[in-house]
Amino acid sequence: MYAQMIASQASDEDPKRLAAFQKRIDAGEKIEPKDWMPSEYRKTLIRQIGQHAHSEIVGQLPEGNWITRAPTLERKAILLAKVQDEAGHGLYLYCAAETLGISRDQLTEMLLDGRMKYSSIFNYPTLTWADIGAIGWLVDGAAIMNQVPLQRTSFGPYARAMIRICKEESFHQRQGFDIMMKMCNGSKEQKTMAQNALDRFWYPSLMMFGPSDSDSIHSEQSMAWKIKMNSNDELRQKFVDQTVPQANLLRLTVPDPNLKWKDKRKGYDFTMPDWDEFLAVINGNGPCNADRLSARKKAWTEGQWVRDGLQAHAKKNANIMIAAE
Ligand code: FAQ
Repeated sequence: MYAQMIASQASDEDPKRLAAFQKRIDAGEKIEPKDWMPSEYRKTLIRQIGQHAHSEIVGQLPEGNWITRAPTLERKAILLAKVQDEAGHGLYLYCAAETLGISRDQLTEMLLDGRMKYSSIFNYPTLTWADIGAIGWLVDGAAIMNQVPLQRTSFGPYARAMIRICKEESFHQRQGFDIMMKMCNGSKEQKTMAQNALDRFWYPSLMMFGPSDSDSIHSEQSMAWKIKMNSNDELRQKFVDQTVPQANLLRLTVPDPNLKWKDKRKGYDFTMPDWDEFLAVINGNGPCNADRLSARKKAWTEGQWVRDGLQAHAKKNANIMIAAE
């Protein structure tokens, strides 16, 4: 259905229609699923929303790893709620992608056979409890930086999904910062754990914003279509500027000897992440890529009976309705 939709649209993309579409985008109108859209716009949205959905789902794994080992009952309840929120975010996003004519099953298959990506950050391990704090503080912090502007993205279902997601991400970021605060005010060992977590998660968090603008393939067109509202480097800079004062408050050291506030441009100079490492991770060779994909494959295979059962139930209900007519 998706392939047919793309093929049938390719023929009717005349310049006048494209110009009228761009005019709607420039005027700040929302594009809705039944509206005409260029096939490339549809394709880009499916790629971005699908990869975003996969990130939320795969993103449950590193934190889920600590649910059984949370230090107190309260921390466990909070972490459980956060991980469940991430599942919900995945669902809103899969629903938004489905309005573009692709099914969740197709998207999942594309993740499992390597045609679709998920965020690089989730290919790093969570070695200590402080990593759960660092994920909430830095990873959710980076996610919010990226997602708040997406509430104004041009595609209606994506923009609306983002509104609820951002509210929940704010709570996630606060709980992460709260864990870090507790550890930084605790014993010497706890403070060291917090510093180590920052050391390990700082550069991977900077990678979440994608390659530098000069290497970004999709940014220019995506920004013209308001699928992305800011460039990768703009958001990365904002994240650094917001996060460094928070690290100072925690009395932690950001692992970057080149970090320097520039009064003139009201922002920090900072070191970019290692782009070779980034490429290795997004091409499947990060520390946990194999584990993450095998966990998703196992869940997909073991969940087959649930999907079969639901489909059989839906079919039975449809037959009853037809018989009753
Ligand atoms: N990881 O041309 P660009 C979260 C790929 S949600 C992996 O710049 P684009 C919540 C990119 O796909 C985190 N791949 O691409 C949470 C493209 O490859 P392709 C997810 C990456 O799309 C917290 C190629 O590189 N958020 O964390 C990455 O314009 C805690 C060229 O790059 C979103 O998805 C990367 N970091 O910009 C959950 C937000 N960066 O597709 C649980 C929406 C780039 O051609 C726990 N997405 N690539 O094969 C976006 O804003 C954009 O898609 C970017 C990338 C900014 C991620």
